[in-house]
Amino acid sequence: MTDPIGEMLTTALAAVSAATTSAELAEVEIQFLGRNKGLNELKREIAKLPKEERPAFGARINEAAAVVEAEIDKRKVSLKSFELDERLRREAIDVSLPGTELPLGRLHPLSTTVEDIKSTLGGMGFEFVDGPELEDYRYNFEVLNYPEDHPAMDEQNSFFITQDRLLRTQTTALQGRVMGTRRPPFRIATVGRCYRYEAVDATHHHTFHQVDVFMVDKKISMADLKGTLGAFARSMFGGDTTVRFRPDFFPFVEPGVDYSISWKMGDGRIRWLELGGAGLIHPSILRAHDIDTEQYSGFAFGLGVERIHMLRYGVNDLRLYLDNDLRFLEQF
Ligand code: FA5
Repeated sequence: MTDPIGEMLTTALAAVSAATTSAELAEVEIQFLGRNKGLNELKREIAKLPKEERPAFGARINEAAAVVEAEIDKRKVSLKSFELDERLRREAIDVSLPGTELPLGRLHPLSTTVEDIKSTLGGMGFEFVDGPELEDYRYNFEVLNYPEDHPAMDEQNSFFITQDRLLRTQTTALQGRVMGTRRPPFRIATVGRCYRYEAVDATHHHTFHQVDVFMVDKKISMADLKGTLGAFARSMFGGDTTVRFRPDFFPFVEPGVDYSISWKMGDGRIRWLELGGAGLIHPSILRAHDIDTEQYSGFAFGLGVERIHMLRYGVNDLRLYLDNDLRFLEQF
């Protein structure tokens, strides 16, 4: 005689222990204990049985269902804890593995050069003042003694924004701003971007940086200029650097010079490398700012920041500073 309840119980218990995930177990539960499914489906057979056998048959189905349910509950607990273990294992962090290295930025070579310039000149008592990059024609040229249409202005072809505003061509433009608001004595330095409408090559760019230094006090002479420039050059380029002056013209200085520093070559010979312009501030500029030239005089010098870095590190192309090529930048 067949025993459908016993058979189904055996199949159900085998399916419960064969389920390896909670999802599989949930399916087994539906298959054997669901409405009109499995053991419940067997209940339909009751009606076909002789009356006296019906209660016992029904009771056995209920017992079998209780056994299956109890097994499912047990299996649920063990699968849950197994799955949790699995998940913890999968998601565990191995702290002994080397970490992922984050790329670390660094200061641009021009920024480190500017820092050196600031600490050197700051240490010599110069106060740093910022001027605007978008400058008035007045401060960039007029106040600095450039007569209108003066040929000297051709050397500094400019990016004009309006008739009387331009991207500054030289940080010297700060002089008029300072002299318009301060009384001597003062020692001022400024550093920043300058722009010239210029054909770009290895030594010229349309965008570059300058540092300008000027002081006004009693009895300032070319000797003060040379002493200050020498100290600055020795700090930036090494202790045995000397400075050489040669006459040059800038409308805002009298006398005006260009200056070079001594540079020892690999074979021991000395070369002179040109750095920038300098001179004593033109008395007419001081007078224009109501500074008494019987009492006061001043010096000024300016130079390119790129030029300083190029000399110190033997860089032969100024365009590299604006290219943002890491192969270049990572060398410093
Ligand atoms: C001037 O700009 C004067 N203002 C310097 C000065 C200041 C003279 C105070 C007297 C008193 P110059 O045009 O020579 O001078 O420029 C000075 C330096 O700026 C140059 O030696 C160079 O290092 C840098 N420079 C000028 N033009 C460019 C450019 N197009 N690209 C890169 N660097 C430049």
